[in-house]
Amino acid sequence: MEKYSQIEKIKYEGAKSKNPFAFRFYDPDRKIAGKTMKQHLKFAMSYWHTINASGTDMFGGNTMDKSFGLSGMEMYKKKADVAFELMQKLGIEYYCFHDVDISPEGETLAESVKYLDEITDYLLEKQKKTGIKLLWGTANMFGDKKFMAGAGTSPCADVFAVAAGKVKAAIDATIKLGGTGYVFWGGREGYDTLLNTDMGLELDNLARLLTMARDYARAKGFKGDFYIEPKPKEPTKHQYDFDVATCANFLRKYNLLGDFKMNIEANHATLAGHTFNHELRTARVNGIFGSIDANQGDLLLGWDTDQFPTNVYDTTLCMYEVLKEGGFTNGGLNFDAKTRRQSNTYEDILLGYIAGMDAFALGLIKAQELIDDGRIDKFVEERYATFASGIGKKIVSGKETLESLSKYAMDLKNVEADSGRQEYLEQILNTVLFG
Ligand code: XUL
Ligand code: CO
Repeated sequence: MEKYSQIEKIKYEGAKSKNPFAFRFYDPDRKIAGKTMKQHLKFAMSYWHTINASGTDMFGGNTMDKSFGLSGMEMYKKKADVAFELMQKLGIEYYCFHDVDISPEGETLAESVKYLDEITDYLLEKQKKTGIKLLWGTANMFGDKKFMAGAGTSPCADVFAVAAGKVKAAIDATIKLGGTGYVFWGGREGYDTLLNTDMGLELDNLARLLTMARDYARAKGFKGDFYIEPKPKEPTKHQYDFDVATCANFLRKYNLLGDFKMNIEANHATLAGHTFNHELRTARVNGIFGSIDANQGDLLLGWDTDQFPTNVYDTTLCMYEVLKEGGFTNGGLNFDAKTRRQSNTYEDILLGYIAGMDAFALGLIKAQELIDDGRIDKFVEERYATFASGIGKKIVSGKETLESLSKYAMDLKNVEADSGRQEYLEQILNTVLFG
């Protein structure tokens, strides 16, 4: 297999290609339903996994050294060079980061802000040279010891204040780099036992932090979206942003709808006991679909494995939701994914991205085929046809009452819904995928 340094830009070679460093399905300029694949998919690189994660697990240390023998700002600049080189090799046009992924964490907030200012100058130059853009930024408010009991939900007001300062700095960095999104993943915003937790105050405080962030960023002219990234557990036993429905309720209660949408991660969906497409659909029907953290978990493991997505059923059903939504606006597909501990070379990172990008490209192609095939959409339309005329239409238009419906239903006989035909529909899906 070729070595990383010998590999130039990854090209599309078609499904028959045996070249490991080529795309089989991702053909960036191919048009699907009027837009190029590149425009549909808006792939992004996750800085934390790609540039920093080093293969450690609970039982062992690094299997991959990503320090380049350097330290401090010098190392972070080298990391930025590698990040942009990787994105260029892959033809990825966006990236996402946490503050501490791109520059060192200082002993004080002031020191961290200074580093962040310096590295964002450097990144901005690179963006200008390459045309690569920032999809979203965020602040890491879960790694440092001070955040052990949460950031916005910490029982300590000084921790809350430092968190607010970090959010301000990360928003400044996001705006400076032209990012179109700002993410809040709950981190340690949750609890392990109610015996030590004031849940009401913690939720109110979390909403206070999000509201301050919204107000600050809007005052600075930020036009992008804020996202909450739902996750049910890990690191805390019970995360406050459990799933999309929980987050929708939170946003509604605290008047944050409109500014905040969802960044939906596949592996978080399955941890919550949902399918990926359930979470996407729930966001859509609540008008809060925003962006996607593309990855997959392992059904036999109960934690967030953050694997590169290769399951084409999932990518197809995901892209079906994205197409039905009319595509991304400020969001995109961020590969919140890392290679396995044993896949510990830069070639593996390229192979991981190629596999993920191809799986989503194929998902996009198949999702459009599913829509063009039309049988599933038609089936769903017909299944609810009784609400398009007669009494159903009157129910939908709000003209009926309990009394009027009681009168209508009084003498009805043999009332039943038609078959749901699940097996028939699953067979259609298989035919579109493999036929
Ligand atoms: C954690 C996770 C994060 C967020 C950003 O499970 O997904 O990487 O995407 O903080
Ligand atoms: Co994520």
